[in-house]
Amino acid sequence: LELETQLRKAISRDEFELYYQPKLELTTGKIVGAEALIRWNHPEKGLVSPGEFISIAEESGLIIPLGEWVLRTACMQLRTWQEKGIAPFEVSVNLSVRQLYQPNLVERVRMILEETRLDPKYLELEITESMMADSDHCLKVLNELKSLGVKISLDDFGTGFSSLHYLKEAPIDTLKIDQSFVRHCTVDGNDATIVKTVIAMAHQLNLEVIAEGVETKEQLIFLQRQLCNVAQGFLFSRPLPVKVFIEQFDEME
Ligand code: G
Ligand code: G
Ligand code: MN
Ligand code: NA
Repeated sequence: LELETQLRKAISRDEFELYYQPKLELTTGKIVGAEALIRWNHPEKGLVSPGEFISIAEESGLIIPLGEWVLRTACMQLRTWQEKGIAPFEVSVNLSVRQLYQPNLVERVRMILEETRLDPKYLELEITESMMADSDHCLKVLNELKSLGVKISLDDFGTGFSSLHYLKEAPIDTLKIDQSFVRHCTVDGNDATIVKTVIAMAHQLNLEVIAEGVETKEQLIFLQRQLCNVAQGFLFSRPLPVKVFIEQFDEME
């Protein structure tokens, strides 16, 4: 069966699952957020990573219902955690460029927040630089999303082709330094300079900075010295299924 057909069926059969990866504040070690990352429990192939199906979902337009499922599921999950009295933290959801062109995206996000009764300040939408290529349209949508009260973060920072101009114009709260820069920041002078400079720039612009892909203690120490705010990566935890995430919550905090 063609992957697109399989994806279509998977949506109706509810074969998707969200994994959550914690984000830790570097001064306190506390969990301040979790990134929701989609997985497909394929009946034959087992767990399929988004790298294998997101682009097909985008091309076929299936990313619209799938993206809505992700948003609703993440908001519902966070509400459940909040109701259980688990310390409040943010949940972040990755948006595809296609979703910014969905005519009713802002309305759908507003409705999902209303349905799930989630305070919008706990929802963060992760967008990538390349999404701002058509600046006028994207800026308008981002401003409308922002006015709902949600946070916007710029994912994979440094790998896209957009200009620093958008950092000035777009309603961005957080910069996520791409893991490709973090990976060698303790062994490669250029990467070290890039990471330091991005952190300093973000702070000057009053943005919060998250380092992605933190895998070693040395990287963590480097980032702490640079006053990076938040970090995410295998050093702390891989993305985890809900049940495991909650089980590990106490020890991670
Ligand atoms: O979780 P993993 O590292 O396998 O994710 C691979 C890629 O898929 C990452 O770029 C991530 O941003 C993207 N991705 C994961 N979940 C979602 C999702 O729910 N929506 C979109 N649009 N992309 C996602
Ligand atoms: O594009 P985006 O930044 O959303 O991608 C997030 C992806 O990065 C997820 O698929 C997640 O599995 C992966 N990831 C998260 N932490 C680490 C890490 O420490 N090392 C590596 N190699 N990948 C990571
Ligand atoms: Mn992301
Ligand atoms: Na990224």
